[in-house]
This record gives sequence, C-alpha cells and structure tokens, in this order.
Amino acid sequence: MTTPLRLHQLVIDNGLAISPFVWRIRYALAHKGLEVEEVPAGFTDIPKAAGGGFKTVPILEHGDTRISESFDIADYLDRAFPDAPLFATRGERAAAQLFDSFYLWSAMRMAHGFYALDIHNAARAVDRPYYRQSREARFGGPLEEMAAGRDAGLPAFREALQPLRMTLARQPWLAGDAPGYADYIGLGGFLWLAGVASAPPLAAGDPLLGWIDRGRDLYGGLGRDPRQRPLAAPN
Ligand SMILES: N[C@@H](CCC(=O)N[C@@H](CS)C(=O)NCC(=O)O)C(=O)O
Repeated sequence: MTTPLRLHQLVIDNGLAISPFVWRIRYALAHKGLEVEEVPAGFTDIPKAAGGGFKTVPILEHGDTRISESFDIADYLDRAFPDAPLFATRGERAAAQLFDSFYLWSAMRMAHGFYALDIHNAARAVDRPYYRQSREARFGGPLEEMAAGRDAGLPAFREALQPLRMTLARQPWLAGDAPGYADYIGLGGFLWLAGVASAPPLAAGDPLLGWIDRGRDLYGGLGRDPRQRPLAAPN
C-alpha cells in the first residue's frame, strides 16, 4: 500500500483554497499524477496544522515527513517520486527559483497590496482580525488605503507582467514546450487573485489570458472552480 500524501492549505470563507504557494504544489502533484488528501485551514489554524510548528502553508505530510516551504516540497516530491520530474536539472531548478523571485517581487507583491482588502473580506470571519492586523503591520497602512490605490496602480502591475508575455510569445509555456514548475508558479499567482478579486487584475484581451486558460484546463481543469472571479473584464 502506498503512503498517503496530505496537503495542508489555506481556505477562505467559501471553502476555496487560495494560497499561490499551495496552488503551485497542487499543480506539482498533478504533474506527477499523485493523489493527495487536501486538508483545509484558515489563517488562524495554520500554527496548529500538521501537528503544529509551521508558520505557513503549504505543508506536505507523507509518512513521517512533514515539510513546508513550497520549493522544499517540490524538491521532496522529486526525490520521493522521481518520475515526471519538476526539475530535470539543477539549472532548471535555478531558473524556476529566479523566476519565482522576480515574479513575487516585481508583480505579485504589488497585487498583494491592491487585493489585501479583498482577501480580508473573503477570509473566514474568525480569521479577519488576524489578517488585518498582520497585513497592516507588514504594509504599514490600512487595507482600505492600499485598495484605494488599486485603479491607479493596476497599469503598473500589468506592465510588470510584460516579461511573461514576451516569453509566451516565443514558446507555449514558461517552462518551454510543456508545462512545468515555472508555469505552476505563474498560474498560482493568478489563481490566488481569481479566488478573491472584486475587480479584475488584467485588461480585457490581455495575451496572458490564453496561457492562463490553458493552464487552468490542465489536469482535468484543476485551476477552475465556479466560485472563482473573473481575471479580466469581458472583451
Ligand atoms: N515561502 C513560502 C511562503 C508561503 C506563504 O507565505 N504562505 C502564506 C499563505 S499564501 C501563509 O501561510 N501565511 C500564513 C500567515 O499569514 O499567517 C512558500 O514558498 O511556501
């Protein structure tokens, strides 16, 4: 009998899992064709998840192994399940890590500010005070103030995504000819926003939408859920 895999993940009030870091691991598991039991946690449940001792999700449990940090989980999956590698070479892993850092710093960090109020409002009521207090301390101001800058700020967010458009003009996936971990990182960011966005982050007709749609269709429509919100205004 195979040892079951359990993935602890962050859910909002309607039950949707939203964490971009969990999304990439959901895709990584599907990439390898692995079955997983998904264990929901709200923000304030995370310190108790998987027996305690972790500050963030995703957390993966596999037998006696309990592991957090999405890159460490991806490495573990490649060691424990070498078929369909996420990183065929150390260079591929390094390139994915570089993309991750750029993407988080240049684009998704900005989106976090614009959508933090939406995340707060979508969170379970019991989690909202913690979310507000921790994010306002991190951003240095009220969530409402950051959300008020969204309309003026979204063009800069869209501009920051230009390297993805340039890459996808030359190849079907960020990882090349076939979807890979860089795509799962990229898609995770958009699926996070799709879980909460009260206003679409992308402009109608953005060429990124084709890649996002193909990514959401992967693995039996893993990235699709009727509770998700539009990522772009209709054409
Ligand atoms: N570097 C971590 C980041 C994970 C992370 O920040 N997860 C967030 C959810 S998106 C979290 O668990 N936050 C807990 C909290 O805010 O208390 C990874 O790659 O796994």
